Amino acid sequence: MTETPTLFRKVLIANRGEIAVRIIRACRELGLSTVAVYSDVDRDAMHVRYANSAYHIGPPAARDSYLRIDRILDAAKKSGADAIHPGYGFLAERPEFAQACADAGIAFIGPPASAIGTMGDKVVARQTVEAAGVPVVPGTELNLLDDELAHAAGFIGYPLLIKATAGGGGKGMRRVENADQFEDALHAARREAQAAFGDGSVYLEKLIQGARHIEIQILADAHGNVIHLGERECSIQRRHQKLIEESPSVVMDDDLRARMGEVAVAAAKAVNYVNAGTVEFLVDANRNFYFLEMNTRLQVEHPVTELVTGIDIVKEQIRIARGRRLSRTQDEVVMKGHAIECRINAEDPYQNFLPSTGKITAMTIPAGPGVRVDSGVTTGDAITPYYDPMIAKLICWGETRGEALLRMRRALSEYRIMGLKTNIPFHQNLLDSTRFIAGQFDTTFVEERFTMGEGSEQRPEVAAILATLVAHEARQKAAQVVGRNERDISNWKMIGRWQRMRQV
Ligand code: MV4
Repeated sequence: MTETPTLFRKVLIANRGEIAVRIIRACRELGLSTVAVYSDVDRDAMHVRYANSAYHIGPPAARDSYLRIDRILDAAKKSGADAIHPGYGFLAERPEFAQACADAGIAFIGPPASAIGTMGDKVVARQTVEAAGVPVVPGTELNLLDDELAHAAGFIGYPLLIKATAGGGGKGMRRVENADQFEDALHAARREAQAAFGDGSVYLEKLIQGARHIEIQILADAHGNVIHLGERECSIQRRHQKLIEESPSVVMDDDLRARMGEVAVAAAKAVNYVNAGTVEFLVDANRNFYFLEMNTRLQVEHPVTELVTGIDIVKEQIRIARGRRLSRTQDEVVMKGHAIECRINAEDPYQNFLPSTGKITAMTIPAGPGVRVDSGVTTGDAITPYYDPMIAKLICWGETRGEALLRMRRALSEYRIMGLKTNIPFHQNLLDSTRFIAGQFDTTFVEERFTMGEGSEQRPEVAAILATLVAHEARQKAAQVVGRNERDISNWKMIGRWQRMRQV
């Protein structure tokens, strides 16, 4: 890559919904013209209206529109776009798309095809990062035959996981409790992997139990500079769909962040990574951490990192794709405060998260201090079964976790979405759960320990505990001894309860 930056004038966004809108916003701030693409059902969608121009690419089914490399490149050529941003999902992690853009002389605002390919094969990814000193879960390295895998299983020990080499994000994973189950599980896993990915290759890993899912955001420029932007805690998920993300994680301290950050940077360097990426880790109860996989794309939850670092990740991606250097060194990345994101989905949490489709007939969107809403729909728009059910991302920032949580409760109570069922009541319940407030959760929390309770707005004691926490954190910061009055004493009692609770 030359030192002279490429000039972009026009960017095509090969995506839809909130992320297309998010990317168009960054382009607008940079003075770049934008091109949207749309399927039949998205003709009037917000991303189409918000872009400077738009091209129709086919019928509603993604495989006939948003997944059609030929039609998207056609639109790019017709529109005269200099660059394509893939967003997340759809074509974002398809090396052949990144390559096709490069071959057409259009800049791909994402990593090189080679890095996507290496990280897409989970066994190759494991081997590559392990060679660079990244800790991985004990497991198998090569594509082994059935009897070799059975032999390896004995060494790894039980319980273990069979994972699909072509998988990722939890797809094609199978837990095995003991040697008796191994053979059947292996055959089933291979069949599933073959059906899902057209590749029946699998590998084994020891099962890490009770771990948290923590990921590190990295940025890499084309000149070999790689930095990390700290972590996101993503353990609040259900069936591998994240529901809440936050930064920083309550289990993180400066030392662990520095060590995990360094390892994430090493993982990126091992594949000559360029652009924004995320390295996923499992962190166990003893704060041992293990590489899981690397996501070679902009992620849904990137805003929590933006709010705590003040770095606009999408603008940084565009800058990197132009061949410019990172705008900051590692020392210039400073995390401030706390951010939480709730994914607002068209799903009924009282009906086992049953998808809810239909038209948004009326809507009030929260706003005010510390509140950001990233959405790709407005009143009158429909949530269809064709694409993912996310209506919006509600992201709140506070000086402390307590303040961020209080703002999130306030913002959720302002949110009104009519015409559809949403998971807002789930978020309200979760934000009132003592374990969530105390930060005592792992990736099994929602599925195994959480149940929907009563409506949350009638629970003033939760707000009181949070308010006390905020006051307590502020007091610690001030490092001052203040005289205790009546009210403070009751607050201190609350903190005592809180601190005992944290030790559970
Ligand atoms: C694991 C694991 C425990 N032990 N690997 C699921 C998504 C994919 N990225 C890897 N996943 C897991 N791999 C070992 N060796 C537990 C999970 C896991 C998980 C990871 C992250 C977020 C949510 C999860 C939910 C269930 C299982």
